[in-house]
Order: sequence, then C-alpha cells, then structure tokens
Amino acid sequence: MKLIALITGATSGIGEATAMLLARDNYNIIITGRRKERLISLQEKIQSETNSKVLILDFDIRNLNENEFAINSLPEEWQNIDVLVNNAGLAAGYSPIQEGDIDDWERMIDTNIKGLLYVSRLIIPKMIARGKGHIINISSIAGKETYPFGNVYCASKHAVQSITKGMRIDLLKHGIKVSSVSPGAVETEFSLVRFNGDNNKAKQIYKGFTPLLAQDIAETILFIVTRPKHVNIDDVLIMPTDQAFSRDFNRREFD
Ligand code: NDP
Ligand code: 8X3
Repeated sequence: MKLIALITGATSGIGEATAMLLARDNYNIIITGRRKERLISLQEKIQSETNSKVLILDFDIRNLNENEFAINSLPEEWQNIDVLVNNAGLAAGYSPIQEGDIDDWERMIDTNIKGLLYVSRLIIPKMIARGKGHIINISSIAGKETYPFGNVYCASKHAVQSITKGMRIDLLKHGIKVSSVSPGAVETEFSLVRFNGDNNKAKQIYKGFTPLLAQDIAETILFIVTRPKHVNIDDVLIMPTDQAFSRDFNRREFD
C-alpha cells in the first residue's frame, strides 16, 4: 500500500527532485506550485517512469483562501497525507537592510513563513486525527546564521527553525514526526529568483566550487522519512564540501 506525500514548491529544484525520488520509493505524490504547466510535465514524467500516482494542486501559497480551497478540495483517496514537505520558498533581493525592497520582504515573509504555516495548519489536524504523520520543513544554513545582505531571508529561515521546534513540541503527544533540513548552497533556480532573473549574477554564486544538487537534498529527505517509527531525525544541516558555514567557500577559479 502506497503512502501519500504532499510537497510544496515542486515545480523546480529541491521540491521537484523530492517528488521524483519519493515517487520512485513508495509514495503517491501531491505536487504544488504556481506554474501549472511545470506541474503537468512533472506529473507526466513521474507517471511514465514510476507506478505512483500524482495529484496537482496549483495555487499561491501566500494566499490563505487558495490554500484552504486546494487542501479542502482533496479527493477522499488523497486526504490521508503521511508526509508533508514544506519546501516552497524563496529569497528575493540581496541588499543591506537600509536599502531593502519592502515588496521583497513581504514576498519572503508571506511565502517562507506564512505560507508554510497555512499549509501546515490545514494538514496537521488530519494527521492528528490519524495519530500519525511526518512534517519536513526546509530551512537553510540561513536559519542558523545571518550573513551580510541576507537579513530578511535569514530571519524567515530562523522562523522556520523556530516553528519546527514548536511543531515538534506541540505534536509530540500525537505521534507526529517533525524534522527540518538545513542546506547550504544548492544549485537550483533559487539564485535566479533571488536576483530577479539575472542569470549572470545567479551563476556567480556557484562559480568555482561544487554546490549541492537538488538530488542531494531529496536523498536526505528520503533518508529522514524512511527511518523506523521510533526514530525522528530532528534536523539535518547539509553543506557542500566546498562550503564552511554561510560565508566560507573553497572557490578554485575567480575568472
Ligand atoms: P527553486 O526556486 O528552484 O524552487 C522554489 C519552489 O518554491 C518552486 O517550486 C516555486 O514554485 C515554489 N514557490 C515559490 N513561491 C511560491 C508561492 N508563492 N506559492 C507556491 N509555490 C511557491 O528553489 P529551491 O529548490 O532551491 O528552494 C526550495 C527551498 O529550499 C526553499 O524554501 C529555499 O529557501 C530552500 N533552500 C534553498 C537553498 C539553495 O541554495 N537553493 C539552500 C537552503 C534552503 P512556483 O514558482 O511555480 O510557484
Ligand atoms: C539558501 C542558502 O546561503 O543562499 O538558503 O542563504 S543561502
């Protein structure tokens, strides 16, 4: 019997890789994001390469009504969500606090904190009713350290760390597992989004060293969800070998 995983932000990067990997394991997958055409492509890919089913929920995680509509409209056979991967998120901008763009701040706070809370609030009661479930929140090295120009993004990921701890405490007596994964630099569309589509700036971030791949994080998530019932992985801090903490990189080329 297959389990059900809901992965937010599955249109690219970590979420997409995780959807594929969990589908190859033992999961039917609910994939979410705003770009419906990408969700359809991923659905087709997963369904052609695995024997797992895929359900698409395209909505903006920042909008509470859209969250409610999407989750409340789940067909009966998709309602028993075993694993929730709270992955959707972004960094917007990279500037000193006094020059920060207020719209960027709101996008990050609304997505990384409020969006994660909205989805979780809708799904946790269903897990409590069943006395089981596993929530994996995607945090970051930015949830453990603050780096120059990272201000509000780092704050949003510190909030994810704190919410994860709160969930772990509050859901303890309900038998629900709560974990977080905190990666260093992963080469996805993350930097392209952060620099508002500027491909050159995005490429500079990963220049001269070997970053993590989305697949590395997906494999970490698979490890976390496949532990025995009595084991909860509270947090995994996973870094490229070429990165120490948030600011030190072993870059081999500078041209
Ligand atoms: P990507 O940009 O590749 O993927 C981000 C995903 O989030 C997309 O699927 C996007 O879907 C979704 N998303 C963003 N905003 C919204 C929204 N308003 N509503 C619904 N979905 C949304 O980046 P990553 O895969 O790298 O990022 C995934 C997570 O990992 C994020 O939380 C990020 O903070 C975290 N992280 C990333 C690291 C990195 O170096 N890449 C390191 C540490 C943590 P769509 O645009 O279609 O809505
Ligand atoms: C993404 C990693 O270091 O760019 O969370 O903040 S970092």
